[in-house]
Amino acid sequence: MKKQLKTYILILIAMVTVESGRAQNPIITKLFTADPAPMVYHDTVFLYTGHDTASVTATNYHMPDWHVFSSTDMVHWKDYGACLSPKNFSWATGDAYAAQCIYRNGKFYWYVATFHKKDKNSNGGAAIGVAVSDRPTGPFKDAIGKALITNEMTTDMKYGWDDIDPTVFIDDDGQAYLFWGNGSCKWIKLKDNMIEADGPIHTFKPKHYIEGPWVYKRKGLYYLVYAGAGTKPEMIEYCTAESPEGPWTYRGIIEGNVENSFTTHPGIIDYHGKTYFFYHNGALPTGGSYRRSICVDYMYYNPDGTIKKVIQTKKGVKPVK
Ligand code: FUB
Repeated sequence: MKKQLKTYILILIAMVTVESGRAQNPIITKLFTADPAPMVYHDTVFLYTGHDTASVTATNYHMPDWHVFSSTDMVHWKDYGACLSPKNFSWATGDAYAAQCIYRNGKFYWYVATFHKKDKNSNGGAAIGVAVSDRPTGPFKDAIGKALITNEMTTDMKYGWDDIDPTVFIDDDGQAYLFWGNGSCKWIKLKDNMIEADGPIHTFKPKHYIEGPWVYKRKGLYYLVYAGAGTKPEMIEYCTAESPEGPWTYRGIIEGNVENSFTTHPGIIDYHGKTYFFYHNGALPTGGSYRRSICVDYMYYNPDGTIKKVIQTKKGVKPVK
């Protein structure tokens, strides 16, 4: 009996130790971060984020730059600081909205949403640019010298901030696609150089679509995950398709409303045999819709490829062994 009790206590201690080694949500607590874009490169997870610096009483975003973090265990995150800002784009002005960095042919391409100065190329409004670097943490520089997408290139939404939230997906045959948009989802094929459109802009409206697309492929099926208006405020919903060019079939809600933030935003990776779902909420002390924080929880698939609803936790994910 005594031996059994000892074993039980040891198991309990081990469980508590593992539990306290977990990531804890939000995962970044030294600053307010939003719009997570994780990328796995050489067995390290790089996390590209926006940065909320609005005051507690602000009623809009103040986002001066984009930050990079990395981890090899999904619990401890190394901070590389602000690695890119709208100031790095001569044509840009204003906030650093959602962005995503991907690797191709020895270079890292960081697609960003920001705002265009009034000049000969645009009358202003949201725009998408690309920065490039030889390393995942920079230094990054403007890859084109002008915006890849300006507000004037899409006209289906009659406001100036619909060209935001770029996500890039490279298919197995090497064809790269850029998806983006608020109000409607837009996409183009990219040339191999990753900085030029290869064909026209296509526009469509997935069910409940608001913004923040994230596109990937798993077991031959394409997934389009996005912030949607299942109920207000935002939820994360998704579609699947047999081709990245659609047609897309609505599949449901992945993540319900988040704590204390009107928006949330998806970023999904597989790492060491598990699927991780990154998102943001407003859960840090003094946080809110303009002072958000990035979290990560596990994501699971059903045998038919549909996605189970993500359970948002405070304790976060376990360390990767
Ligand atoms: O962070 C600014 C904007 O809020 C993003 O571009 C949207 O996806 C939403 O998260």
